[in-house]
Amino acid sequence: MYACGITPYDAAHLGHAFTYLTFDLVNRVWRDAGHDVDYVQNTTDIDDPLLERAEAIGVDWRDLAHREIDVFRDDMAALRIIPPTSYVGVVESVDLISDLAARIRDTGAAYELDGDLYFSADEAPEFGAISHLSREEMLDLFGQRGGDPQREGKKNPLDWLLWRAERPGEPAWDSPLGRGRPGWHIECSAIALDRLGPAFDLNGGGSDLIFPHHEMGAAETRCATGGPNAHNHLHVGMVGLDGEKMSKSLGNLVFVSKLREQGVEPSVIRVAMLAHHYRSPWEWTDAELPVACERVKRWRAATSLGSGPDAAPMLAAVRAALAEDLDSPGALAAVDAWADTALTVGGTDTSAPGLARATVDTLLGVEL
Ligand code: 5CA
Ligand code: ZN
Repeated sequence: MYACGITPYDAAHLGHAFTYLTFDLVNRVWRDAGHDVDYVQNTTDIDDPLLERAEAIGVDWRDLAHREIDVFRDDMAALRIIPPTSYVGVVESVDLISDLAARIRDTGAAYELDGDLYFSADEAPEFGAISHLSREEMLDLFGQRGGDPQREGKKNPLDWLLWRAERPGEPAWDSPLGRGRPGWHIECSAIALDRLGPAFDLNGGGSDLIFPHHEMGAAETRCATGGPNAHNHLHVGMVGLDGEKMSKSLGNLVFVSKLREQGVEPSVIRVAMLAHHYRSPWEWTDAELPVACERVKRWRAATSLGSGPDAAPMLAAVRAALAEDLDSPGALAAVDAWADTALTVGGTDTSAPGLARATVDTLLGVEL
C-alpha cells in the first residue's frame, strides 16, 4: 500500500496522526491475516509551501524539512505507528519522477507552456472516476489545493503541472525536461509505480487528497501504463478544531509533540483517535483526553488482575470489528465490555488478562 506522506514544514498535528493511524490499522489487520505488507510513504521534501515557510522563517528549506521529518517520525514512533517499509523523499527521486513525466509527454498527453510541462486533462480517459465531482467542484478545489486554474495559456483550466521549469532563486535539477522541479501529483505516481509497480492494492491519504491529488495521480499512471495505479483507494475523514479542518495553512493545530511535552501519554492520544471511525470527519475537543485516559485506566486495571473472563470472544469481536471497514469504535467497545465484566463479575481464566493485553497491543497498537 501507498499512503501520501507529509510535507515537512510544520510538526505532525492530530490530523496527520489520525490519517497514519488509519493506515497503521490496515497494516495491522493485514499482518494479522498473515500477509507481508509492503508499505510505501513519500515525503514531499520539496514543494511551494515548504519553500515559502523556509523563506518566511529564514532557514534553509533542507534544514526545515529535516527538522520536521525528525519530529514527525518521533511522534509516529511514540504513537506506535508501524513505520512504512520505505519512506521515499522527492529530492532523492527526481530522476524517476522526471522519467515518468517524459514518458507521459511522449504519449502526447502533455504539452509545454513557457517551459513548464502540463498534463492535458482532456487526455485523461477516466478523469473523475475517483472523485465523482462536477467540473465546477473540480475547478473550485483545484484552485484551493495547489492548482492554477487561472493560469493563462492552458488548454483547459484543470490541466496540471508535471514539471516546473527553473525559476530564479528556486531549487532545480537537471532532467530530460530541462532544469526544474517536479509538480506535486507526479511525485506520488512515480514513487508508487517505482516501488510498488502498477495496480497495487491500496492507495490513500486524507480526504483532502481525493481531488485533485489522487484523481490527477491516477490519470498519470493510467496514461503511462494503460491501467489503474491502485485497485482501491482509502480516504480518511478530516480532523477539525473550532469548526475548521486542522491545517497548516489555517494554523489551528494541535500538535502531537506538544501534547507529549505536556505529559499526555501517547497511548491515551492513540485511544482518543481510535474512538473515531476513520471515514467520519470529527472535531478535536478538550473532552477527548479525559475520556481516553479513563478507558486506558480501566483496561489496565482489568488486565492486571490474576484472572478474568475468557478473552477469546473479545479477540474475535475486535477482529470482526476491524474487518468491518476498520470499525475501531466497535473494537474499543468490545474491549470495554470484556474489561467491565473482568472488573465487576471477574473470571477464573488465568490466561485471559494476558490474551486481552496482547489483543489490545497487537491489533489496536495500545500498550497496557
Ligand atoms: N505531502 C502531501 C501528500 S503527497 C500532503 O498532503 N502533505 S500534508 O502534510 O499536508 O498531509 C499529510 C497527510 O495528512 C495527508 O494524507 C493529508 O491528507 C493528511 N491530513 C492533513 N490534514 C489532515 C486533517 N486535518 N485530518 C486528517 N488528515 C489530514
Ligand atoms: Zn501524495
